[in-house]
Amino acid sequence: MRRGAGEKRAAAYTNPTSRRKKPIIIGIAAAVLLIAGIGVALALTLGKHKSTDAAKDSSTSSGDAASNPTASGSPTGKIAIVSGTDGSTVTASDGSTFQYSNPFGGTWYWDPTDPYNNAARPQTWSPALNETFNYGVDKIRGVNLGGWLVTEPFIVPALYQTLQSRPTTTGTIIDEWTLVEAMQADTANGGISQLEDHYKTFITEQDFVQIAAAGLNFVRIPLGYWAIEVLDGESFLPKTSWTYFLKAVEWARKYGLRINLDLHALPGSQNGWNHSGRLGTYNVMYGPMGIANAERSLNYIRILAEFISQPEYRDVIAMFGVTNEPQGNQIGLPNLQTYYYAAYNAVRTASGTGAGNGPMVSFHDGFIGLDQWAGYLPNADRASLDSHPYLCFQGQSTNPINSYLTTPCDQWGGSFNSTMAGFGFIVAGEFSNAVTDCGLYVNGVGQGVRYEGTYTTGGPWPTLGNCTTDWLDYQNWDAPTKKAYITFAKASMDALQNWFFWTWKVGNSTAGVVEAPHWSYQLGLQNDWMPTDPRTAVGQCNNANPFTGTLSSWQTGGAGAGSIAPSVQAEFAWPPASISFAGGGASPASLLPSYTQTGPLMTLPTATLTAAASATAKGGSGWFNSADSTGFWEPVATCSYLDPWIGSSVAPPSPLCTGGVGVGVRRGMKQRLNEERVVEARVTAVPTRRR
Ligand SMILES: *[C@@H]1O[C@H](CO)[C@@H](O)[C@H](O)[C@H]1NC(C)=O
Ligand SMILES: *[C@@H]1O[C@H](CO)[C@@H](O)[C@H](O)[C@H]1NC(C)=O
Ligand SMILES: *[C@@H]1O[C@H](CO)[C@@H](O)[C@H](O)[C@H]1NC(C)=O
Ligand SMILES: *[C@@H]1O[C@H](CO)[C@@H](O)[C@H](O)[C@H]1NC(C)=O
Ligand SMILES: CC(=O)N[C@H]1CO[C@H](CO)[C@@H](O)[C@@H]1O
Repeated sequence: MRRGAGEKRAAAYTNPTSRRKKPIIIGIAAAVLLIAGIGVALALTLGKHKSTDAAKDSSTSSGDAASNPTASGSPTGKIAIVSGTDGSTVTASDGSTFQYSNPFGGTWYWDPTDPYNNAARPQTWSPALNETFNYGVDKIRGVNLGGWLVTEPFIVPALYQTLQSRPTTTGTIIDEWTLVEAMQADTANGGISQLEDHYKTFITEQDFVQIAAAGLNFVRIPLGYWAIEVLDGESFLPKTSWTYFLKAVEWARKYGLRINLDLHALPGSQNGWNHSGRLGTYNVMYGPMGIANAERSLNYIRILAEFISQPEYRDVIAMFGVTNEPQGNQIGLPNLQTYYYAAYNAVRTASGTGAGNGPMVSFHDGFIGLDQWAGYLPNADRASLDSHPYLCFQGQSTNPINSYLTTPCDQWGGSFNSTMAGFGFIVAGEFSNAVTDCGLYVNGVGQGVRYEGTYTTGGPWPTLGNCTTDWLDYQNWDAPTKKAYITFAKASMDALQNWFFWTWKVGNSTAGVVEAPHWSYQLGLQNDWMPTDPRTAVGQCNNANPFTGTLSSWQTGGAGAGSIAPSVQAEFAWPPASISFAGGGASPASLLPSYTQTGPLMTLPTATLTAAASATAKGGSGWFNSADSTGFWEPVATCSYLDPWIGSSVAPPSPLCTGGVGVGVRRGMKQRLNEERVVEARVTAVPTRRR
């Protein structure tokens, strides 16, 4: 039992692929536990009987064996409390205990001997994880866990400010790429381990408890491709964020929250923005490496889809946003749709034959009008559209928040509603309470602020006022202002119908203040400017006739799902004939570097199970569909490739391919960030070895 608890603790923050190191860590952790004589974790693993009686009774008997019938026969007289409701005592995954607080009848469920049990529900009115979520009928009310596994300067400003101030830092830290460079140089303070420290502390189990208690039922979790692997020269921490994503899955499962996995950052960047990992150019479906980077991205989409389609995971990770915010207008709608169709196929092949398996696929609109998506992929098996309506990045105004109370209804309600009929299911994957671009680093580091007339691009941007005094001084907002924000938030929620607020939490700046308050749901709850029960948003827009949930059967995985017409398949066949370059030109795909599907398959590791659990639960191989056996995209040995981040104005290699040995992007890799991890990624099981 002790060993089990020790393994569990060691697993919590150990890279699952660092096999050589693990036994030592487990040994140390077990020794620490033995010495400390911790009994709390022990109580968790004692009962093999994860009985439903325990579940029923635990809300009143939090841990008291005597009052629980399932305690009889237990050798120590203690029983494992595996479930509870408001007021019950929960043992957290770090071994500490706390009181579960949920005013909406939510039920937590966590049995270490049955770690894939999906009985938890976040509120009485949201389906438990082992029940069907009826898209279009059950509302998605969610938050993003922004700034966690993909950092952003405005969400975690202190992280950026602190590293910036270190003597080893050269240049300005503007994105995760430069943050990682600065951390690696900052060996005096732990080097790159500072990033893992952020993963450990910024979002914890308590956030999942609070999110359920806020009446929310989904979390959207941004993840960068570096959760899977990093190639030579790419300044990201490989694989570590995957470990924390698995923690998120455990906690979401425990508190009944569903996950929308959001692939937020692609190799080469799909939008060139700081939040794609690297600020600068975009190189996915655009520029000389546009096809190759898309193909590499399809590997990552596939590996994630194979993982989350496993029965252990599919009920928790219910949605998969395959690419966040691609530059649709530059890529062009037909080519974006071609790329999405390839991504859709990768996901649906991974989730197996027959309709209704695996995640709902989510396509970001690429900033192209929602009406233009009407009729895309009829008879797809559960495809949804993702749109991110923001008011704050356009023309600015000094008008106070109480002048915006119906703006979301007026601007978004109609288009979201009509998209439900014209395309199908649509979700707002992001929105916020901001009506101006005020807030530290909201536009990125050193970009200035439109509202203050200092924004460095576009314009002209007249100086309208002082952000600090006009908008950011939340500590001094009066009651009518707070009420106006609640009303504004409710109007957004009602207009959007299914939504994820961006974001759950904004960290302090080094001044000890949240300097972008309009972006934090949690801060709004703590300071009374967000609705404590999001159901109260229903009707805020006085939409007399909202969409009432008659999505076509194929959109929910029912009749017709998955039978996409041959003509549609041909229209979006991979690869596209040509893609765009900087300056508006197009280049035939045949003249651009591309990959070939002969690469070894990769899998992602599953969470390390406790000894108690591994006796009863398998955990999956990481690869759901053994019939999905086509090779991964990889370089052709005789062809040349450019740096994935090269930018769009560079000519493709010439000659593109020769009879001799070319320079594949994987060749000569130094694995500068973590040699062991990158190497291990290449030698994992092939799907035929799945149990
Ligand atoms: C969900 O899990 C709980 C506990 O295992 C079980 O009692 C319940 O019947 C399950 N519900 C469904 C729909 O399977
Ligand atoms: C805005 O007001 C604050 C508080 O009075 C002040 O510290 C800050 O310098 C002002 N900012 C600008 C750009 O004037
Ligand atoms: C942010 O700073 C405030 C006040 O300085 C402090 O109370 C709070 O705990 C800090 N929050 C975090 C997450 O560190
Ligand atoms: C919303 O869409 C439905 C059809 O799906 C339509 O009947 C209704 O009038 C629309 N409501 C608004 C406010 O646009
Ligand atoms: C220049 C740039 O990429 N700025 C973006 C940085 O990220 C914030 C959000 O974190 C965006 O609002 C900026 O547009």
